[in-house]
Amino acid sequence: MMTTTKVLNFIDGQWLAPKSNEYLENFNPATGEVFSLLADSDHRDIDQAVEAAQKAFKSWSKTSPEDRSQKLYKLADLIEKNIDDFAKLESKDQGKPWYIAKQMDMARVIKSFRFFAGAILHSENECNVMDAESMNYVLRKPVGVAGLISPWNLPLYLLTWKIAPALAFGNTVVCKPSEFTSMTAAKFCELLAEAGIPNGVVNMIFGTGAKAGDALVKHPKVPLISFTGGSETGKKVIQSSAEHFKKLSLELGGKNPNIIFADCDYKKMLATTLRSSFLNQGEICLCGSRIYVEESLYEKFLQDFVREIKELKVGDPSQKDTFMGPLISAQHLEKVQSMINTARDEGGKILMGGGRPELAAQFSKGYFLEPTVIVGLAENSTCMQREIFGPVVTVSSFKTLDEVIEKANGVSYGLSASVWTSNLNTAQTVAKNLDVGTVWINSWMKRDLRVPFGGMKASGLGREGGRHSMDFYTEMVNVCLTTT
Ligand code: TXE
Repeated sequence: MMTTTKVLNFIDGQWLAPKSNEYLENFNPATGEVFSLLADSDHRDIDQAVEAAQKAFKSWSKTSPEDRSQKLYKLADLIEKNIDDFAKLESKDQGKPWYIAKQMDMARVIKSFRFFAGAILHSENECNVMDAESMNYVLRKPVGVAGLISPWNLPLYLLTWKIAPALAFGNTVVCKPSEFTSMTAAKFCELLAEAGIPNGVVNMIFGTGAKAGDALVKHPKVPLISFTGGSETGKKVIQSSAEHFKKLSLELGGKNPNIIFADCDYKKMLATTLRSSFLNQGEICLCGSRIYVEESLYEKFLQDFVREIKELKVGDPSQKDTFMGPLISAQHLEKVQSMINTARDEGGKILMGGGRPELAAQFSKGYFLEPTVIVGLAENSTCMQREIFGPVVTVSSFKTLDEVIEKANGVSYGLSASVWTSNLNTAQTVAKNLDVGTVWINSWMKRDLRVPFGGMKASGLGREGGRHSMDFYTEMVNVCLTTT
């Protein structure tokens, strides 16, 4: 079992110390205190986990969709039964307010398992009758041992967005969660036996990306990698996996435009823009961090936006009225603050925020930052081009539709966008011309798990969701059958 202070690796149904016998300190971002120790694994632990996953694959890959479906539904029920404990642990580990961990993260964990548990009972395959004597039919086979690597912003939410389809389609998995947020991944492993998931089907290795993550990406017996994280790391994953021609799904960074036309539903836009700017401390790759407002609405929007932001409570993640907790780490806080300083150097004006909020003594060492609004930056400035991944947005105006489309596309990323307008032609024209994987018209982060999710350009490779996950987590074999 997981000990109270040390998080061991979970391999073949056993909790095992890392071969290095070394551990990483894991911090509570709200207090800056160490609250657990994490296995500091390396290639030896990955090798052992892959071996266990290969052994388990022999039987798991032969189970029926009904059997796997029943086990995944059971897993979802067990997580739901323990949702408060999961939410509190996620909040303590990541910093987000616990009720957001419950309503956003854990609700989606449960939903992902139930979605794919259902999907595999209804998935269909192609069959084409060619002529009087021949027909083609497609067989789908699980890929094998899937390597799943996840980031620290939506820890269990994003890890299980990979685990659920991987298991559903008959694969076994070796997972490497972020070393900043591994606690709920460990807690998740404690439910597997009760859910009827056989030993070796799910293996969890903790540690750094450079050691454990890299070893997983390079492992010759791991034919598939699903990775979510920064774009720079995504490049390393592509390079490291090239040797073995691995199937890759990369969900990387974003610098998403939030485009607001004067004819929008103003009240709904303003309420949603507060969330798309600062939810999860702005540490969601889908956040609308570049706000573009039609010129005639610009001044009014700025006034209202700043007034509403002042109502957002930053502080104790255990409190129900807290909207923003701390950032994930001291290093990340420093990175975000340095980008705000760069914005000043590059002629930007910090309209509000940019500093450390005044909080009770117990949070004095926490990684808190005020929600920050920057105006007056040029399109080619650092903060308009590079992902900040914190509670920081830039706001600028535009005159014409063509102008804002060009500005929105003027970055290396292409993940998502929000467009606020009541004009259908405007909405369609903008959506058609944006180089991003997802466009929300008059909403943000509304997620239907059947749709293709992913980015283009520096935001990633591939799509996951619904049948796109089936395409990724299975290999297709076309059989041409001729009756002689
Ligand atoms: O990423 P990192 P972080 C992006 C987000 C931001 C970043 C934040 O925009 O840029 O991810 O997450 C492991 N080989 N998204 O800082 O450092 C590392 O241990 C193998 C986009 O955690 O890339 C961790 O488990 N693995 C996304 C994971 O990779 C390596 C949503 C991510 O770490 C490795 C969420 C290596 N060489 C965040 N180096 C989206 N588009 O949905 C590190 N890792």
